[in-house]
Amino acid sequence: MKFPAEPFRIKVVEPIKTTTKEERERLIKEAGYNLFLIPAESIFIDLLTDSGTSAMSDNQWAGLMMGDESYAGSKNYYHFKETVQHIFGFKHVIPTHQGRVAENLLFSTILKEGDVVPNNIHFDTTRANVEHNKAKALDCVIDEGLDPESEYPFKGNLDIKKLENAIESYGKERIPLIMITITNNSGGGQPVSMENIRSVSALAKKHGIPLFFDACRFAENCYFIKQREKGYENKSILEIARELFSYGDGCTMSAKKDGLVNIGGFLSLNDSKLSEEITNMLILIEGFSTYGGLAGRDLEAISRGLREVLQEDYLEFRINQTRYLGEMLMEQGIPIVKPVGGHAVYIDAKRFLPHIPQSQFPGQALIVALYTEAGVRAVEIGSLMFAHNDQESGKTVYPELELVRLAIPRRVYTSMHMQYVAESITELYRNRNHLKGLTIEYAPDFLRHFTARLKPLEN
Ligand code: P70
Repeated sequence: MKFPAEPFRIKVVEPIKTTTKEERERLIKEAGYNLFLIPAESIFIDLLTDSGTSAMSDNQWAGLMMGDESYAGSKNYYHFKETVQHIFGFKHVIPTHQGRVAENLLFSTILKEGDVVPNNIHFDTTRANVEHNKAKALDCVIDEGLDPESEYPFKGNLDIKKLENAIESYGKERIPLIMITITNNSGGGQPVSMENIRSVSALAKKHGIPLFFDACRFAENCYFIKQREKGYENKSILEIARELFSYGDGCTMSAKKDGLVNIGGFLSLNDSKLSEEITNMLILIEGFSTYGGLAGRDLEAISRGLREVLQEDYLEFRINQTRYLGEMLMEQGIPIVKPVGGHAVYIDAKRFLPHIPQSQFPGQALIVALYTEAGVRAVEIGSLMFAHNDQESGKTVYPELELVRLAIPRRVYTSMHMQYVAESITELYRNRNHLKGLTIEYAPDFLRHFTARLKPLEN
């Protein structure tokens, strides 16, 4: 494929440190074989997440100087609100300092014990926030979305039949909302089609159930719709986004992704009564309704970021850079989730390390080796993140997909950095038979992957 050239030039540089293999072996041991616990300074290429790691543009940095730090009614809030309404089209805009606070506010207000929330696939914090409110997080993605080999163009789609069955078996009274995650992060950064969103929306309306989007990567999803869905090839990303959100009742958003900022988020919705209730809660836990835990300058950076992310030359490069990394790996026969997603390349750890069972965390074993060998940090999206005890049977349930995600920060690394990553993984693939599984030494009750400590198994 064509080498994707960056549609920007570099004005400020941040040196990155190289470390020796011996140093990394010591650091990973000290960190309990958990990459979240390594000092970031000791990482050469950091693909842990695309969240909050974007490089801001000169226009966004200039916006920081325009910060109005008034406690109430800052001018940046009005700009922020106007921008969000312009793109997302919902009536109320509630700023939060990141996405999970929007989730927490929404779920703690509308969920009660025994409720069920269907989604294509809940991401970690979304699932945890649903479960923390004693509700059930139900994944309803289409079967293709669970098959790493399927080349279906919209593998993030919800399965309408699964959704209908859920409504029938649990009853609409127990389903306070349906969610759609765009793009579907846990399933490989795969997009959801407009057609599917329309069908889910019709079904939700028929039963009087509100539809919310987890909109973190909405612009990338809209770009895929433009590329892959008939009838959208000549529409702008803004037009596509507006149509997409018109089918829902609200959204939660982590602006740390497609907001192109390092911190921020929001909740946006049409229901005035719900908005009022959530705003009162916001004031209690996060901050006044015109700043929600953010500085005025942060709100300005988000407003500018949300407009920039809609630019097509940016999105074209973004999606191509991710695809470029994926294709370099595929050329070497390395098993990845196909087609390549928007914000990340996902390695299928089950097939990369078939000799390590899920109970020994093959995904984690792979990221530990990748860091030790090459100083590259990736994240496990598999059994360490998602295995849980089934409440009824008491047995451990392992996730269907055992993935390692190479998430690409926006506008941060060059395509040459991607080559380095691909070469490092290729080297590891050649020596994969030597890799060993891990066992847990400590783990908290929820969101354990962030703080768990592990140790390598000897045989
Ligand atoms: C990621 C981060 C955050 C996220 C998300 C979706 C679809 C909500 C949120 C919460 C989280 C993460 C994972 C591994 C390593 C580092 C960070 N996703 N919905 O990288 O948003 O973080 O702002 O509270 O993907 O995918 P927020």
